[in-house]
Amino acid sequence: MKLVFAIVQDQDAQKVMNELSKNSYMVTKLSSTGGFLKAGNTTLLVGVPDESVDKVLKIIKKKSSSRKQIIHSNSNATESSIEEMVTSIPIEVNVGGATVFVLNVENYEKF
Ligand code: 2BA
Repeated sequence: MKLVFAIVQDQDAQKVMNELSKNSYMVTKLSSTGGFLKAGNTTLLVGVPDESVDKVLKIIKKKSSSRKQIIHSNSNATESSIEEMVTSIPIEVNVGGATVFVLNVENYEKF
């Protein structure tokens, strides 16, 4: 058995979950935050038999989009440094589609 951890953008989460459920995969949604952008994203947990991993990855890939996001080079600037904020350099970052980790599951129980 495998546990698929998929980090997707909030805008895609519902589409991915709907498609997984439609295909009879159980999924748990966690609200998460990216360390770089400090913006909300969604982490989905899907526990599946080994032979289902490819199908699950295909669904996640199909339903997740890549988007460009603009951040400012010193977006952590405080209110006291307005000048810094005005002069900050906008940087374009490509976010997503999905970042996926597939882990081996040692044991799986339901009580
Ligand atoms: P964030 O950490 O907020 O990263 C958002 C996007 O910013 C990333 O998109 C990437 O394009 C860029 N980025 C991240 N760290 C960077 C850095 N140190 N320098 C330059 N650019 C950087 P994605 O790669 O699509 O990642 C989307 C989200 O997936 C991430 O949000 C994070 O929450 C998660 N993630 C990605 N790779 C991960 C990993 N190896 N381990 C844990 N979480 C990961």
